[in-house]
Amino acid sequence: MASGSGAEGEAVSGAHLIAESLKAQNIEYMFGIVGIPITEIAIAAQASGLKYIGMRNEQAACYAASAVGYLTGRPGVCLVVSGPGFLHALGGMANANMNCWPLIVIGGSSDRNQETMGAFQEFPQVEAGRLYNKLTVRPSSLEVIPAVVEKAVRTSIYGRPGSCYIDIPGDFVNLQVNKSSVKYVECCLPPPISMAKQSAVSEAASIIAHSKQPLLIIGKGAAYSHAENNIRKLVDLCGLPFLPTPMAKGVVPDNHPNCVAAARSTALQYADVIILLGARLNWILHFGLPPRFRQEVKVIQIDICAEELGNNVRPAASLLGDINTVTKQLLEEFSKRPWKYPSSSQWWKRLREKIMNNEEKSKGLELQKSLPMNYYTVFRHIRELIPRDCILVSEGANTMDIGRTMLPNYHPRQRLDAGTFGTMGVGLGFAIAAAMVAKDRTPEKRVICIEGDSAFGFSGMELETICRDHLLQAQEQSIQMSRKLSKGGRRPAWMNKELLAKLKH
Ligand SMILES: Cc1ncc(C[n+]2csc(CCOP(=O)(O)OP(=O)(O)O)c2C)c(N)n1
Repeated sequence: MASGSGAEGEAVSGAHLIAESLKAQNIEYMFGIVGIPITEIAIAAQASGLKYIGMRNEQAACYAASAVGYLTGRPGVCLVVSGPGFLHALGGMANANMNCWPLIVIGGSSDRNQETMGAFQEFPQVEAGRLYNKLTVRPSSLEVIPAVVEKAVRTSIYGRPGSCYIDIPGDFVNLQVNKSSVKYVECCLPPPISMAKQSAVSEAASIIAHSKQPLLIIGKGAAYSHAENNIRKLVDLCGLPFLPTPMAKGVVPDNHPNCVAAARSTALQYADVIILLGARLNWILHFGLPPRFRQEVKVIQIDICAEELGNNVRPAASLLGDINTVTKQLLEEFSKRPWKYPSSSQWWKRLREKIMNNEEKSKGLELQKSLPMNYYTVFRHIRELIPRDCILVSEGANTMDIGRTMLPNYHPRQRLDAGTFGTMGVGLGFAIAAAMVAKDRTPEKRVICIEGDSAFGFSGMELETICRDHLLQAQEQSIQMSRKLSKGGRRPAWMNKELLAKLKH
């Protein structure tokens, strides 16, 4: 025993302490690849009731764990072995941090008494972890494991969410301590909800009410904070044109009449007041700078992270707080001083014309019958086949960009893509996470993964994980369809003779 040795009472191993601590923090899902020294942690986690999914590469496992964090608000765990396993997970940690998604990575490391001796898979994991995580921590003893796990989970979801790394020396895993010496802690409290200063809310409302060409930009921070109902009310109450960033699609349905996604460039370039709801002025929004934006555009910035306020553009008003709560504050302000942007304005006319022009252009493309099919035609067929209420995972270059415009989202948190970090290879991990979460919470919801071939190649082996964990309902359907076809069954309307011949070939 490490401590408490010789004392009366029940002993507990490091592996069990980690598993119990995760369970105590309401963690449900763990993804990883087992090996020395963390196999016992995966076993203990399953014994404690966590769902463990063995993946084919730690990178995909880490992407999956981070998507669980975004979809549920509770981080998933990625469990990795020392050295190469840890290194493979770095991409997932960086991707989660860039997306501001909560994630916990637990990495086994070499035994403490072998450090610097050239131990098996030895690597300076704590030092390396610091660059990629909000918090990097190694418990100093078994007794503090519950407190360290609580701190990591709390840090991952408080303020701006992100990735946290817990380093577990290999010799901790099977070491035992007396339970009475362990510092057990309760589940961390839910993230505190912060509100913007009332004067900033009034100032913002006044700027909006004086705008001539307003634009609301909805970011995935709004999706994460479940602000959909209040944002929709704000859009309807104030008649604001809105534009979602890629993963914020569906916070307000894409078919809402105020959605100006099809006139994105015009909306960005000519808006005189922009309300930024949980979106960052990074490369995705061209930094908020000319020539993509007006030089004198007034930006009302609403963000949960104080350090984000003023990045690249000096805001006309800064509203620091939880996106859902601040949106509610704005709604209350506008109920006190009603204001609605006139739908007959020149700005709406210009936006609507642009939307019509752009939609006509893509209609022309999607109706083309050339072979091989162009992206637009492919997506038209896909659009006709997929359910309205499904989670869409999308990556690739053209596949993702054209898919974003062609496939509408009607519900929040149902689009997962390469994200802020532009990472190819996230798709299958995200799809596995989404399917696991859907299976438990909304079993009728399908997960559809649309991949460019290059993007697919990064983690294509995870198809085996998908089959092994019985997540591939679609596979069953396509097998049934090909059986029907081979028995002379009716081919679906979208599959013309040329395509069928090609597929058979
Ligand atoms: C991890 C990573 N490596 C490389 C890239 C660079 N990259 C951007 S798009 C792309 C390929 C996209 O091709 P594909 O998935 O086939 O989609 P398509 O263009 O055919 O739609 C690559 C490799 C990246 N974004 N991320």
